[in-house]
Amino acid sequence: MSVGAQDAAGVEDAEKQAAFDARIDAGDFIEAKDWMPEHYRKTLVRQISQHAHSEIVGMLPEGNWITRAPTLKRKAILLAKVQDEAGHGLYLYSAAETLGTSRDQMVNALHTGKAKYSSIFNYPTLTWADMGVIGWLVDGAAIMNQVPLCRCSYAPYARAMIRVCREESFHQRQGYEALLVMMKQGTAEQREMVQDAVNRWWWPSLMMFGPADKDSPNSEQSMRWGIKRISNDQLRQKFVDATIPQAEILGVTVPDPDLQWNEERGEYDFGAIDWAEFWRVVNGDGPMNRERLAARVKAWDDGAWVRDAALAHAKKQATKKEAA
Ligand code: BYC
Repeated sequence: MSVGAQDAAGVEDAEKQAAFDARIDAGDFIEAKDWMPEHYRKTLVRQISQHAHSEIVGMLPEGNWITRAPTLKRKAILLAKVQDEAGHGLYLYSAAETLGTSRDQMVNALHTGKAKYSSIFNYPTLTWADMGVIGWLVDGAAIMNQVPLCRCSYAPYARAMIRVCREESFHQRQGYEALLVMMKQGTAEQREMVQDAVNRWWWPSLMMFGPADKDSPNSEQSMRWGIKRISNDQLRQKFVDATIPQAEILGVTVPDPDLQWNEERGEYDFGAIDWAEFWRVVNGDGPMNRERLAARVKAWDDGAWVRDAALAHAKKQATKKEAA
């Protein structure tokens, strides 16, 4: 490219950037075909693909209990929930594909450990009470984080999130209801099982919101672009404030001796999160990281014949159409 042409391209890019910034500042939504800065595109691919991976890996801890659900009703609910999660993964992979990445690239990044997925799914599900607590706390935290994403500046992601959030609220309610039954109509042993599950899942649920704002490398830029609307710490606080009154109704406590209502601020103070544990789990060394990844790689390999057959069928149909 000549120097003149380079200058012209530079001016054009600056104009596009200014127009993009003005749209973001005005609260406009960006569509897939609109011009966008490369860093915005990359940030979205990172977040949306990691979100999709979380939904797919998130099927594993609960899938583990489908065959052991205590009643037909609970089994039907759990099956529906896990299927919803597969659906969420698919909407989200599709939303990420609109940004120019492919499903194969995203799956490969997950399987080679390059892409992250939510830390929460690297903990084991030890008892049936874990199913209720995952619904109540994990889906509860997910909704708190995901409702603001329905207003994300990237429209295909925002649209996917509207449907995801509707389904997540059913997930949260079914978990809370299952726990209410165990706590109010169950035996002492069942109540202990619920309390034990709350003790194990409370802190990992608070970690789902990501590092503290001061240690979050992506937050500032993502907030400026309207990808994230509410910060990690603010969402975590909102989650604690909404959840403690629900714990009181259930009759369980959370494992935090420092938790107390702060009259002045009108919110709960809570204890320090173990960030060393968070980073250990995020970086691959949690209790179930290896098993989760191995299960996904196996499922992908076992499904190769299905993908091959679907592709062969599609090719055959296309040839038939061409010939007609
Ligand atoms: N686990 O700068 P930060 C579900 C990473 S699915 C693992 O604050 P960002 C459900 C982060 O990716 C739940 N990694 O990042 C499904 C970044 O690393 P990279 C999933 C985490 O993106 C089935 C680094 O730490 N929800 O609910 O601005 C059944 C620095 O963090 C975590 C979503 O994905 C974590 N907890 O903010 C039931 C929602 N936290 O990428 C339930 C969409 C942070 O720079 N995602 N990291 O290498 C988001 O809202 C944001 O991506 C996050 C993190 C708030 C998670």
